[in-house]
Amino acid sequence: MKAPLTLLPEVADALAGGRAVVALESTIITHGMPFPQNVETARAVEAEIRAAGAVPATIAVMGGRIHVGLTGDELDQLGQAKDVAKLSRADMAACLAQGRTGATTVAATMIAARLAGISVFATGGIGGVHRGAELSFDISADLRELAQTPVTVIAAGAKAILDLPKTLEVLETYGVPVIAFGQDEFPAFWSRGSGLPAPLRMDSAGEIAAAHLMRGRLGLPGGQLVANPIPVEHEIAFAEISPVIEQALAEAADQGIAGKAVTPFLLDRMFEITAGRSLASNVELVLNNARLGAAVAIEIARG
Ligand code: PSU
Ligand code: MN
Repeated sequence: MKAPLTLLPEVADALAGGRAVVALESTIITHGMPFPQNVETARAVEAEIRAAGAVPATIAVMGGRIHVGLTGDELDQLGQAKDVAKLSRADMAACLAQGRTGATTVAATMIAARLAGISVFATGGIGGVHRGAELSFDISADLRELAQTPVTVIAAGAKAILDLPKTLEVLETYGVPVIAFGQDEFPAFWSRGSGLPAPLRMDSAGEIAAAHLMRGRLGLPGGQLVANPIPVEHEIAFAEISPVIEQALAEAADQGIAGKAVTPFLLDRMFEITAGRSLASNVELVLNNARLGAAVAIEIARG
């Protein structure tokens, strides 16, 4: 039996015609941003991809099926739903089998994109190695997914709520190409710089597409991580965001937050502490990633 995929007609047509499609995750909607900004952002990101000449496909699990492309109503429902599961590789099949609703993380969105035949996925930030992982062993399943599923993921780097040097080390161990776009430094989500050199640098969508296609020709499993710096006018300086990160981390430790709850807890606290400033930047960097994702998908479709 085949995977339970429901493609939006617009997405199915584009894929059948070999046209550019960009996958989008849904955990950023349910666990990454508050309502109503989450739904507004999801719509704006889809519009940005269309304006750039590609077709958006927001992915979520509903009613026992993986939906690839959501209708306006589905997006609204998901954005306001309570108790939506946060799905990664470990629990996507169980959620589907039980007919429950689930939002896909980077890892689960990559799995769904591959099943649908989509090569490019744009998001905000990926999960990574958490600070203190040498004791907690908290390393996001996103990293192993990047190692095994052939999708190019466009993100704004990773948040400094994570241990960025360890995250880069694990990605190297797993054989994941980490490509900074247009600069030498690995970007840190709200900040263009992290102080860490990126392993690879590319300056055009065409180069990223060519590298993606070359991995396919070599038969290498796994995807690419493209780290696209936030536009300078929307950046929050590292020195400014650092104390906010430290505060959120300290609260998480005090409250004994663990497992899947860690990332959503930290994101939520940071939005609250910065009174929306972090959210405004977050929206802009996702839009920026959507634009680059569309450009890369168009280049890959050209072959
Ligand atoms: N980082 C962000 N924003 C997010 C996430 C991570 O800056 O919304 C979400 C993504 O869906 C990512 C997931 O795949 O959190 C990682 O969760 P965990 O750390 O539990 O693996
Ligand atoms: Mn984790």
